[in-house]
Amino acid sequence: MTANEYIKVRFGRHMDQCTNEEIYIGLLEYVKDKAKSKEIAGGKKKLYYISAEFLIGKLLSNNLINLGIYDEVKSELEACGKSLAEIEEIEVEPSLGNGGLGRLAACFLDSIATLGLNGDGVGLAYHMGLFKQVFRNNLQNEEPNPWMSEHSWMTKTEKTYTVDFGGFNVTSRMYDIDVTGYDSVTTKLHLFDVDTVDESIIHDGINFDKSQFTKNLTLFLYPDDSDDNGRLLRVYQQYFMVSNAAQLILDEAVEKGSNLHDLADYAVIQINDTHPSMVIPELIRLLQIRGLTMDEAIEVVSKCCAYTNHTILAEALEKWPIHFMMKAVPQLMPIIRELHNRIHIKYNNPDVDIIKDGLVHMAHMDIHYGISINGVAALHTEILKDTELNQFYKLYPDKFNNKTNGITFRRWLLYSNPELSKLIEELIGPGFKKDATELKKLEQYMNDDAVVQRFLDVKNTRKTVLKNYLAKTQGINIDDNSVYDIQIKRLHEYKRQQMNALYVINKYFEIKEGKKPARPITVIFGAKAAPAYIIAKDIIHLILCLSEIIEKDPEVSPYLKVVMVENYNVTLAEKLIPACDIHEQISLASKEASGTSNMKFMLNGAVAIGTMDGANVEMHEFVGDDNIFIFGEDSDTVIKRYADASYCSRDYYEKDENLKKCVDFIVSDKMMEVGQKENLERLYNELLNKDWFMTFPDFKDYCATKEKAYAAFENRTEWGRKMIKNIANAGFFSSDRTIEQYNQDIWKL
Ligand code: 26V
Repeated sequence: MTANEYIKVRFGRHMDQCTNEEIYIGLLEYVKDKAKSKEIAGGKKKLYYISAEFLIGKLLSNNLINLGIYDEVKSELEACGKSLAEIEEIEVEPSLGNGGLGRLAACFLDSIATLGLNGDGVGLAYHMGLFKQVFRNNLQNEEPNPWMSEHSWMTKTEKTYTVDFGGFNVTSRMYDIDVTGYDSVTTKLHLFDVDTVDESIIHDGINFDKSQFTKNLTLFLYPDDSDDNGRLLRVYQQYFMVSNAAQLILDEAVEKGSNLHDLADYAVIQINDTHPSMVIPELIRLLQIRGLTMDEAIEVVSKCCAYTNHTILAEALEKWPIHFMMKAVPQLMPIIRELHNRIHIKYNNPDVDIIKDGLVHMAHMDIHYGISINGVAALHTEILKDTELNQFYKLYPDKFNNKTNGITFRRWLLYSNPELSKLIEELIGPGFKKDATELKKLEQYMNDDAVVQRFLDVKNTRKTVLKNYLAKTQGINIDDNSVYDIQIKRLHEYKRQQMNALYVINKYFEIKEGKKPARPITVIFGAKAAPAYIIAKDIIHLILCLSEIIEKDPEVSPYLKVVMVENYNVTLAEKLIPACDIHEQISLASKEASGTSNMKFMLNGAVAIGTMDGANVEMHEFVGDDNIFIFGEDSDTVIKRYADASYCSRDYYEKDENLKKCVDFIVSDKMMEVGQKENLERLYNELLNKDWFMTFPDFKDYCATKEKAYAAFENRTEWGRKMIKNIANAGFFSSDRTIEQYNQDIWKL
């Protein structure tokens, strides 16, 4: 049945007689039906990828592509005078993630299904997902971001479980989303929810009563954890997630014939960051209930679990107070104590203890009682081994391994940049769609100027698409003849959006002084700040104020424009990335575990300005000095500087007149005219007195490197060669490669 016929049956009318909403609903159901008829991945052993976040993005086009019916449906729509793009606008993006970690989980699911592996995702069906970002008076405001509706990709299942908390219990329900592999089998994303969640307790933006657990359990993704109630709710959420996962895992294993002693033959669990770590004691608890001794249960579980670390930032490594655990999940504490005691006796080394100073160190539990611990880029894994987790590395050198992150090329090339896909296919055939390393063949065209020009033409097309999209959706007008310089990622000081903002100030002064750039520059930011992260919100304020000042200044605005897109999300990323000329990967070396937008940009022929951090290091290895703009201090230097506590930002400020001028501008009269004194002064003082992520030492090199990049951009043909070099070498960063490695080294499905 074609989509048109399906819709005719569903609505009793031909597609061209239906509203866009009806067509969307019709296509959604059509695709869900198609997915159901696909083969479901099978096998004795199954992977459970447990994650607090799955930032899946819109699914309609993605599923059409993966099911091989994209072109067909697109033409059917066009025959009725409709475009797929306008139908897609009806779909609401589920924002079930903060950033890279959640998007990675979504890319991994796509690759697991595409490779035909028997693996499902397990997570939570947050009603609101991450907040919706709204700018008012140059400040970020947060609003609820509902996405669930009657017609959704989620299918209600009959599976329900009881989850016990201290003093009460809840009944969960499992909802499933089909994960359609590209020209392959389907797998599932299982999202758990409770029927008692009450959206009416939300008031004044995204505030709600954090103590009513039955009403708020799955209401929001990561509620504000600046206070104890918020943090406690996180423990409730995490336990709810893993107790459901553990019950599902045991049920499915038993169904397939496991006697539970052999659970490791039936299940392998990937713990995505420490959010699902309680699955270890929970499985041990449930196995004991089902008749295993404590010794047996520990042995069994220790063969099933693997942990991925996604950050070296100490403040992001979860440690839960014992009194939280006693309140929320008292049944787990005796088990965690037992796990701790065994380690304490065995190693007699407080550095590797699980319980310390009244806190449960989740990562420590994962490492002792798991089969594997991996970092997400080569440098990151080395830092874990050498410094952050060195004590553990000494105990278990064989457990440590690297799995450099990857991205799904289906979404980030085939779907988001059809013009580029088409050009690539014309040049090297369709093989790259299944085997990303085939992109390497593009290198043969680097010296063919006519082909180089075609890559430049595709980029220009995408720049115009973005220009039109921003004009239509955000009322922002940009010049598509300008160079697009883009930084999109969560707002965090270590990612150093503030350094990019200081560069903008520097450029503003240069233009004022008559030094005009060769071509207008459009600096685009997209970032949400955690609602309780004050300085991050101040940085957004700074960027929005700069944008206003520059816009209103006729001397500067023809040459420089600063854009902060509102409510940055996957949908926007899909428009921004194909259009980008230069992407900013400027984290303080050693702090960005991997980064994944860097890979998406590279694949779309943008050139990076970056530090030797995360996966940038590997990108640099692939493309060489001429095709990426590397600057700044390296991770060894930075790590040493932290170790000897020698950094004093004020020293740099006093010694570098240009830096001083840029920093001082933050609290200038001009800024005060459009901004808030309190926010701007706080940010200024933070930079002068702390600058914990060391923007000042890298500032000079950063400015010089940006000038180099902008100058290089003017040699259009040479720039086109850089683009091709980047695209041709992006194959390694396919999540298909990453998942193959996980499977080979850890999951062994
Ligand atoms: C979380 C928090 C929360 C508390 C305040 C400070 C802070 C800083 C960082 C984080 C990040 C937590 C884990 C995470 O999202 N890591 C990201 O994972 C991506 C996928 O592996 C990776 O590409 C990013 O580099 C890494 O930051």
